[in-house]
Amino acid sequence: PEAPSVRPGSLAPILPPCPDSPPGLVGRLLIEFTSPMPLERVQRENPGVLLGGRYTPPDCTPAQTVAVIIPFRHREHHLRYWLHYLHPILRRQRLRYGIYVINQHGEDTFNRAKLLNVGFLEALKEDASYDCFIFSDVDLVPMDDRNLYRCGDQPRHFAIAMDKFGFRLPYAGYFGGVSGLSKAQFLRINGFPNEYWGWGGEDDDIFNRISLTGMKISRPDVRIGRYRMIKHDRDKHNEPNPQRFTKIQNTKLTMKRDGIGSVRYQVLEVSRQPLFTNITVDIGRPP
Ligand code: UDH
Ligand code: NGS
Repeated sequence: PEAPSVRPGSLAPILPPCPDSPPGLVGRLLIEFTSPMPLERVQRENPGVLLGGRYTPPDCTPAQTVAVIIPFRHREHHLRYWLHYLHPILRRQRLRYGIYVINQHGEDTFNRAKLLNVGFLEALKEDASYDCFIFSDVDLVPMDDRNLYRCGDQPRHFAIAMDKFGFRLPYAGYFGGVSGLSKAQFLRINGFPNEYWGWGGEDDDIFNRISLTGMKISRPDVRIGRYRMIKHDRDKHNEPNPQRFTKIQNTKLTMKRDGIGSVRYQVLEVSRQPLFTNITVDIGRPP
């Protein structure tokens, strides 16, 4: 066979574009959360992943660079399962990607959507070439590697058939769990709301933002968009937010002033771990 061509002035071969349908996907996967998952094992099984949880396919040039953003606090054992299952899947999908765990500092009320805004900005500070952002809860693992973690011409909802909902959407406008937006789509909706403290409604607000800007949600086939959720009790300091029902009625008014353009936070630590980048952040507390 012919030797691969080489860029002038460089020893790196020019790789062909990654194919639209990656070869070597396996389809339906067996996902279980019974035996404990030591981080050392996950590291050993993923030698191709670079410091900070970065990966680039060795054999092709991907069209996008994907930042996976995980909102996080006190879920270390979930994260170990997530890394164990997701790194091999994302690698088979031939993605260039980085994993960002956005860890809310302190014990004030949790704020999922604000953490996701922080993840968007901080990932771009690390690498300005990110052009696709996948936002994933730490306890959701896809059961099929044909559910490709990349962006398209509309915002994408990935977690459409979760085991806890009987492998169906719980309601037509559900946009929770795992979703993805290109950089341009994210900026078009002014990012996510910062003012949903505690559980619920922030994903519905994001759905409203997408609809109000004239975009449509894209979803995989229901047989492919299946997920297992790691069972857990309700977290402390993430009580259901009693304001959520009125807030989601007002997205049209609030999305202009509340979003990626108004997010205030302080990064306390950036730590590049072997399988992910951990960003600990002070996002304040509800007014
Ligand atoms: N999260 C954390 N820590 C927390 C709270 C939330 O890491 O203390 C993150 C995590 O990525 C989680 C996501 O935010 O997957 C969403 O959390 P959630 O509490 O909104 O959603 P989930 O569906 O739990 O995981 C809802 C309460 C379930 C109670 C079930 C009782 N059987
Ligand atoms: C809706 C919530 C969403 C939530 C969804 C699924 O009622 O934030 O349930 O929740 N919206 C409001 O509360 C306004 S779940 O069954 O996963 O706990 O994502």
